[in-house]
Amino acid sequence: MSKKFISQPTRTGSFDLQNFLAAKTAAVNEALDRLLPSEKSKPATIHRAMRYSLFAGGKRIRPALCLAAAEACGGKESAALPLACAVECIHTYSLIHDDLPAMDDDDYRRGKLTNHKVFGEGIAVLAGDALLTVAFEIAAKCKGWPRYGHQKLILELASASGSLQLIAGQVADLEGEGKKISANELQYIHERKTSALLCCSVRLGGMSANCTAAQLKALTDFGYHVGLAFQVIDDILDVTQTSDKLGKTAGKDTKAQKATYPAIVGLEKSRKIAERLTARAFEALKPLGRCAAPLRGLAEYLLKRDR
Ligand code: GRG
Repeated sequence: MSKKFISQPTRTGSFDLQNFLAAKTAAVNEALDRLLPSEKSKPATIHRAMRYSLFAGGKRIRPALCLAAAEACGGKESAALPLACAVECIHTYSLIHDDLPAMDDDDYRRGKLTNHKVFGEGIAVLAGDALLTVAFEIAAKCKGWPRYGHQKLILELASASGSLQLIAGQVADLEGEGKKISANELQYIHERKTSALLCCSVRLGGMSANCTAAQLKALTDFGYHVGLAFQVIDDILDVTQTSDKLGKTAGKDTKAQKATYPAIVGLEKSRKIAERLTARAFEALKPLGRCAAPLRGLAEYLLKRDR
């Protein structure tokens, strides 16, 4: 994992987040490599394009949250890994499509040229489609648990990525460009565009540990608030960091006249909002006890991150 990932070691009690993230990123990369068709599989172009974006150096936050949630419920990493990979595939698809000229029209992502800049728009659309599809294939092939059979797992992925959540958020984002929108409408966008998939990641981690209904409720509450905090911080970073640091074009939100927390309430209040949301996420973890240390560490890191 790149040293850039965390500029300062984050510690929650005796928990070492830097080591946790390095280990989980390595496990996820190895599993993704195993679960996806090789670059040589015919047609090679599409598999090269899928792998190009998947292995471009993303922070692997969603898989890390999934694995940490499994640990919080006493589960095994090996059981949660396929679901962690499925979520990362959906996330990467959404970034490839988000960068297309018809959407945000971006040239850089994860510090590299965007998928369509390298492979052309047609292949980039298909690479996104194929990553979305393979996520469901991976979930369908995983083992399933007594409380959470395949139907529940697949429904979880479908509802988080469908037209009422991830895509709804993107539609509202597109339609809100250049318009004055309220803080409530902005929250609607953040809940769907960002929080839904982060929440799905932790819920799937819990499911892979065959968690109880009470544990799933705690994870859902945590994921919702961490997801909202994540997007507020993302908006703050867009105006405070350089493109080089972010690995994508900074200042895009302002340029596209997008509604963001910094634009609506200013930077200082936005930071306070992110802190308040993170505190709510910590609160949600109480019923999970000490095993939730990795989730706590991740929430703290997400609040303090600089990229
Ligand atoms: C269906 C045509 C079509 C498009 C779907 C749903 C969608 C497009 C786009 C939403 C993608 C988006 C930009 C969501 C916002 C969430 C966000 C801040 C993503 C960046 O996440 P990081 O920082 O990225 O975890 P890395 O690269 O580190 O994985």
